[in-house]
Amino acid sequence: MQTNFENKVTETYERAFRRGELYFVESTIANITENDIEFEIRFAPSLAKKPTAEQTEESPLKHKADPFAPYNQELFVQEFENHVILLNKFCVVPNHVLVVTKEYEEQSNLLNQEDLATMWYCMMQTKSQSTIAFYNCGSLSGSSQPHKHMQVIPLPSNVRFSPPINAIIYKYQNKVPGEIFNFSELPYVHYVTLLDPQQLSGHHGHNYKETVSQYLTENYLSLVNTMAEGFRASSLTDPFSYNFLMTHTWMMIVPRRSEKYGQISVNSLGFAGMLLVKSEEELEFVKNVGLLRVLEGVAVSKDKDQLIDNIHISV
Ligand code: B4P
Repeated sequence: MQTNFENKVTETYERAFRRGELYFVESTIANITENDIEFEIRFAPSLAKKPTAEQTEESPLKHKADPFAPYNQELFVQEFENHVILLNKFCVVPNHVLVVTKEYEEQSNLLNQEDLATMWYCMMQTKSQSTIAFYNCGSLSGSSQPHKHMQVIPLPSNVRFSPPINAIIYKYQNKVPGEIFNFSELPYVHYVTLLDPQQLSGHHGHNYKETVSQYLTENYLSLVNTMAEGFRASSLTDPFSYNFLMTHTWMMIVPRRSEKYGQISVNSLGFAGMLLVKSEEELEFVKNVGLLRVLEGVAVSKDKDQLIDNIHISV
């Protein structure tokens, strides 16, 4: 049975779609296996025609309009404390929501406790499907809008869906929640931590929201701090660009060195194992070059000597 939140998301989605205020972008899926991990490549050719932030009707020249302030009322789902929850106007997967700060904040800011609380709220209130939440932080992270926004996307159940993390995490079940580690199967620098189900269970009475959001924030900040300590100041731009991903059971952070590899722009979902391509050429490029090579190309290779000596990366 759907929650009130899910009903609201679905109703808003259907109405906005009918009225032409929201675009569902058709896509097909190709699977590709590398290092025994099955990845999903989404091929969405019509997205290539989507206007960029610089070319919207309201703002044909260089001055960027902020699509989240004011936001389109047709895409509004609900308020949650310091945020508004909106539907993504250009969705590849239906019911993809954005968590947007009410007051303007930069997309390069750290997530705070309220941000994580609202992301978690959206995930917890989506009971009929699994979800993944993410934050494209900074100018090289694949984000296109500078107004702080997090995203929560349902994972489709009608396709054989196997993001690499879910496919390999069972090998790491002996890790203690809170411990920071990385997957030897992936060639780029990343930091992962398992979440403690006890801390996230509803056994904290009326303080549940506060306790859980504090717990999420501690884990997020420890990933960020470990990442920051892991690099010489000169090796990445300051402020850092990175992708942050969160499911019900783990969190991951991936520092970024560039937005694109060739023509392929990668956002957080690329690191969940869901890479988006917008043309046949891009699809062929990824198949020829290798998907892990594309991800490594926009992240930081474990092979590069950009890591300070005392950080142990098991490759
Ligand atoms: P950003 O953080 O700035 O960037 P993004 O998710 O990479 O989206 P981008 O806009 O660059 O989209 P792309 O063509 O690569 O997020 C901005 C968000 O605001 C986006 O979700 C955007 O669609 C949305 N938005 C823009 N104008 C809006 C408005 N007026 N009102 C409400 N929302 C607005 O990719 C298109 C979409 O596909 C993105 O949502 C992306 O997250 C998603 N996607 C990427 N890979 C995918 C995959 N493998 N499977 C399913 N979906 C995928």
